[in-house]
Amino acid sequence: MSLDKDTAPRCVIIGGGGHARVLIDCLAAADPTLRLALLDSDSTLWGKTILGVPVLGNDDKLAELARRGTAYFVVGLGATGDNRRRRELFERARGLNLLPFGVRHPLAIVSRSAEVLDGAQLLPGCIVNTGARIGVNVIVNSGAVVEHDCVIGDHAHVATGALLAGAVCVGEGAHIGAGAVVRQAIRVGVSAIVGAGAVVVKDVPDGAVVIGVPAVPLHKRK
Ligand code: JB2
Repeated sequence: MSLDKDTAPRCVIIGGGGHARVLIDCLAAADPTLRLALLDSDSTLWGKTILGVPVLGNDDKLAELARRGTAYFVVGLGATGDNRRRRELFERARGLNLLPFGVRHPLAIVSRSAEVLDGAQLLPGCIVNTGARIGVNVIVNSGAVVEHDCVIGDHAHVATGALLAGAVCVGEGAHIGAGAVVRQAIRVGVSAIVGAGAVVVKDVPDGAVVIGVPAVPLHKRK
């Protein structure tokens, strides 16, 4: 497909799996006129469309898209623990002077006093309450609750239905599993993982993995 300023997508989604499809729905619900394209490392998807959005190739296409007029990107890759690849993709696209596009489903409830940084993804039914700060490239997944004054570090993922009580601090790149509950004022460390359904009542060190009710350490990540 040849691209120029008139045909280049306005925004490119990097990754074309399940998470990307959720993002396409969110983006279309917020602005049906936004022209999108996808990149995926799976060559069997190239030339196809996903929910009507063309898959143009792999990430080597990013530079060409940036040259030909695409202004924005969204990291379409999700994660179930390790957010490093999401961070790498974010930095690669930023390095090409593409701008991170924030995703906010119209049914995300976001306090006007919350601070939402570049490229954050606020999915359907999530709540981000007063004074919260959502870092760059963070995912607040469907139905998750980020209560007042929480701070979510860059590239972290608060998975579906997780519940963070007031003033919880989640470190950069950390993962809060689906349905987990974190008590108020707890600190979850950088790159830590909280397992699905865990109930966290004590601080979680950097890189630790905790599971269960109440949550206990599984092992230290290298
Ligand atoms: O480096 C990459 C890359 N690595 C994998 N660049 C690009 N452009 N694409 C990449 N991919 C592609 O991402 C894979 O080829 C695949 O098509 C897609 C990942 O899809 P999948 O459905 O396996 O996972 P996901 O990341 O979309 O969603 C995960 O995270 C979500 C938050 C899943 O675990 C979901 O269940 C979860 N809700």
